[in-house]
Amino acid sequence: MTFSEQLAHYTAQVEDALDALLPPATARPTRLHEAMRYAVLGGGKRLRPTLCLAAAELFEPTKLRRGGDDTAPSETACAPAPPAAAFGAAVSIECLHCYSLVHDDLPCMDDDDLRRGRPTTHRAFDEATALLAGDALLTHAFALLAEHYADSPALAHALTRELAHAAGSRRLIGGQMEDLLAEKKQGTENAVTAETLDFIHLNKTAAMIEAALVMGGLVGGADGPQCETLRTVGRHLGLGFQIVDDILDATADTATLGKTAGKDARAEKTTYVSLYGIDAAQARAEEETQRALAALATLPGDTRFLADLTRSLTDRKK
Ligand code: GRG
Repeated sequence: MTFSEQLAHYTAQVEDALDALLPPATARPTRLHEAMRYAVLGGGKRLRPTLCLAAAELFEPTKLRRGGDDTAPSETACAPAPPAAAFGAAVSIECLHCYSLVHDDLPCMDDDDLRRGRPTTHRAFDEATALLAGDALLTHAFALLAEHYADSPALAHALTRELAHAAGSRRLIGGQMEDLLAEKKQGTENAVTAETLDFIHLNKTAAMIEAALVMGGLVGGADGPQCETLRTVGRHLGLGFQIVDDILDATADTATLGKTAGKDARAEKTTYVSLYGIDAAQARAEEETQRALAALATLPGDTRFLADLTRSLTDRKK
């Protein structure tokens, strides 16, 4: 299987799991459940759940995954086969990510009309419904962990703690808060420093990417030091991902991105591009990618898919 085929295989499995593990649109109140499903299904790169599944696969013994037959024909041996247990964590983290996108797009935040090539949830429904759908996705993320891992309380606890910390006031929401506080400070005496910019994105973006990898590791049975290595991979991958996001916002068009391009400059936001320029930002993204790859190489199992995915994020077009 090529890298693209493997990626498509992971993405298809994530789509199926999301569809199965979200509340049905027919559940009352249907408008809320329709909005939750709208916000999650039908778009998105599924980066975080894919990282979670691939990380779990690094540690899960091959035998357990393939029904005890280690000498299975090569056709199945090459196909990504994440442990079934990892899907609860993978869907949970995507629900949380989608809630953050729905709220980030609201008029009181970024006030955006387009997400994943479609009207944002508050445009497709209305502001109050979008707010509630985001709230419900956040809650659903934790309900999924409680239900999916009910037979493994220690694992349920570790996953809940990991996700709650990544999504909490010191990380995802804290990063968003500092991002809001930093708006329109370019060229003023309170201009955002490189340290603040790193703080914002280590928390707003890298935290959830770290959590995706660590949660996968936890499900797969990674030990403490291995989880910390996964966190290091996520930290560098996440920063590199955000730097490329800033570059794409400045260089790509809205149709390609599926979200409004050029917003950072219009909002006078300090970004890696405004602070360093395109070439230096690209070099920093490459540096973060190399750091992620170096940490990844120290992990057990077949790390090739995760390494290819890490490299592909630096070269991505959307
Ligand atoms: C609680 C009111 C309230 C708001 C919270 C937490 C939050 C708002 C916003 C988080 C900010 C945010 C959207 C961070 C994510 C950064 C980022 C690069 C998102 C895009 O991720 P991709 O490119 O998106 O993986 P897809 O659509 O592919 O999943």
